[in-house]
Amino acid sequence: MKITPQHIQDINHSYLSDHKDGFDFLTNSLAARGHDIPSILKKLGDFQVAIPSWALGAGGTRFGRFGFQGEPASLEQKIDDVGILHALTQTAGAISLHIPWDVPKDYNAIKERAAAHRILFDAVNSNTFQDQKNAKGSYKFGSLSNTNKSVREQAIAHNKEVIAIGERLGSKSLTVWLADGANFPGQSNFQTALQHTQDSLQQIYKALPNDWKVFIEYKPYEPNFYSTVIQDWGTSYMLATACGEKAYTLVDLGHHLPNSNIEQIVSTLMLQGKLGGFHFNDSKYGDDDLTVGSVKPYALFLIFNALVYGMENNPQNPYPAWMIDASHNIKDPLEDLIQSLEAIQEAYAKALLIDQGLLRQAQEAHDVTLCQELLQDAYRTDVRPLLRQARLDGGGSLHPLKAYRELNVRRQLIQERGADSVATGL
Ligand code: PSV
Ligand code: MN
Repeated sequence: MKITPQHIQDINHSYLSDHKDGFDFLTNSLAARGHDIPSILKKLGDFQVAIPSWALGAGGTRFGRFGFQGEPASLEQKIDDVGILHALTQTAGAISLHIPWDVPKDYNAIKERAAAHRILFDAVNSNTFQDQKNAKGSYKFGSLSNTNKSVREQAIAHNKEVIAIGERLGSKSLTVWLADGANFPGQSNFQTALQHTQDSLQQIYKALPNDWKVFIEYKPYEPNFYSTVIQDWGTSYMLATACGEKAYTLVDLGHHLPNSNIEQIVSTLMLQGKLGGFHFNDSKYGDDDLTVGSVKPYALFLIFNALVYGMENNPQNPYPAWMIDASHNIKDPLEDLIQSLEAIQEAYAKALLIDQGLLRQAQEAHDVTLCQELLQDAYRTDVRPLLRQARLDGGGSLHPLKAYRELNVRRQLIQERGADSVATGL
C-alpha cells in the first residue's frame, strides 16, 4: 500500500481550520516572547529519524511472541512500511538495515523503491549476537571478544561484509552492538575480553570507507547478566578513541542502569565530539523498548535540552544520526512508531523553546529557582500545533495516527500480505 499526497490532503482538510486556530494562538504568544517561528519549523522539518528494519513487525520476549497481522515479510515490504510512516509524518526519511536479516537481492530495485518513498539508507547494523545458518564458529561465548581467534575473525569478516553491503546502498555508517559478556563471575577475563574487542574493532575500522563512521553501542546487561564487555559510555568512548576519528559512541536510551543521568552523558560526549548516533525508546526498568516518551517524557525533554545545546555549541561534534530502537510487543508497530516520532518531535520542539540566554544568566547568578522555571516553562508549553504545521509544510498529515486509522492502513496491509506474514526482528 502507498499513501498518496491526495489521501493526506483529503484527510487534512477536515482538521485544517481547527489547526489554524491553535497554531495562531500558540505562535502569537511565542512570537511575543521573541521566538523565531519559521526557524523552529525549519528545524522540526529537518529532524529526520531513521526507522530500524527490525521494528516493523511484532517483537517478542523470551516468553513468546504475539504476531501482528500484515507484518512486512520482505525487505521491500519493510521499505514500504517506512514509506507509510514518512508520508504521514514527514520525519521518518531513512531506514536502518540489520544484516543478515535484510540483505537485498536486487540492489537497484531496492534503491529505486526507497527513492520512490524518499527514503535514505541510514546506518547498517551487524549481527554477531546470533549464530547464522552454516556458520563455522559460534557466538555463544562472544564474537569480537571471543577467546577463539577464528570466531573473532569470523565476526570481523561479517562486519566488513556489512560495510560492503551498506556501500552498495549508499549508507554512510556502521553500528556495532555486541552482546558479548559473561553470565557468571569468573567466566571470562575482563581484560582479555576488552583487549580482544579493541583489536577486533580496530580491524573493522581499517575497512571503513573514508566518508563513513562507525558507531559503538554500549549496554550494561542483557543478554549476559553478569557483565557486558562494552558496558557503558566510558568503555565505548575509550574504544572509539582507540579506533580513530571516524569512530563514535552511540547512546541508546534503554541501555542505562535505572536513574542514570543520560543528559549528562550526552553533554560529555558532545563536548568531546564523540556522540555519533542516538537510539530512542523508553523504559521503566532496563532495555524495555517502549514507545518513546511513554514513561519518562520529562527525562526525554532534559536529554533534548542537552542535545540542542550540543548541536548549537559543539561544532566539534558531527550532527548525530537519529534512530528509533524499539520492539513492539502488543501495539501495531506502525502506530507505535508514529507515537514515538511524535514524542521525539515534541521533546525537541520544547527544548528549542528554552531561553538559553536567560538560562545561562540564571545559572551564573546561581538562581536555581529560575533555572527550573525556565526549563519547566518550556516543557509545559503545548507545542503540538508547531509539529502539525511542520508536517503540513512538508506535505504530511496534521494527525498521522488518525489518518493511519482513517485510511485503514493495517487492514489493507493484511489484505495484501496476509494475516500470518512474519517480519524478522527483535
Ligand atoms: C539490543 O539491545 C539492541 O536493541 C541494540 O540496541 C541494537 O541497536 C539493536 O538491538 C539491534 O542490534
Ligand atoms: Mn540500540
